[in-house]
Amino acid sequence: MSSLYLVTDSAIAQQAGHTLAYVVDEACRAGIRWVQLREKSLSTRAFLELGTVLKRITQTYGANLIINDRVDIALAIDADGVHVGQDDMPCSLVRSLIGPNKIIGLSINNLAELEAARDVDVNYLGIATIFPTSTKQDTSSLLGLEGLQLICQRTTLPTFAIGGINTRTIQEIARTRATGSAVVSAICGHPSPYEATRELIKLMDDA
Ligand code: TZP
Ligand code: MG
Repeated sequence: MSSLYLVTDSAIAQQAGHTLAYVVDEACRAGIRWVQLREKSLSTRAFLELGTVLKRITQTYGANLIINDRVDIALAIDADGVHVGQDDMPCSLVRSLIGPNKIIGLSINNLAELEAARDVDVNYLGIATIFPTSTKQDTSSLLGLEGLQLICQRTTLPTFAIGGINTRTIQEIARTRATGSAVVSAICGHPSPYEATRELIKLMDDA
């Protein structure tokens, strides 16, 4: 399974002239098997409707659909899992709500957060933020490759690096111990999400 992870941003997709459904369909067609629906300003109804559309698309390709923050929406559309950050619902509570067979991802920004997550029942870690990015404003730390490597060395969980990863930087990530890379603008903001995904996967595989 490809370890490239697409995190959505409908504003970035829209600026590139795409709907999110198009971006996700094209990315899945090109080989993406991890998609996170991350929307910070949608109404609950719009989030639910978008989630329903993306669930249908990802299911067609056998890709995992993970919902950012919203456990209720993940449950409502029977998504594959939930991704939470440090200020979101605690993972133990997410687990009790979504059950043992769903995927939980947790964002980790530094070693202290990794230590705090030691005994937490999660399936993978998102490691942020690796490189500067304009996609997310409130990034608390900049880990760089060394910070990423330190965190990956101290966990046996699958790890997805995020932040500033694109065709210029993905090979550096692929040479660390991280399981994979998560990207927003490199796919959502590209004129061809299909070509962008193909290129990123090829670069990863060649690294
Ligand atoms: N979390 C940390 S950085 C980031 C998120 C969601 C955004 C990464 O966006 P991009 O465009 O891939 O740099
Ligand atoms: Mg969150």
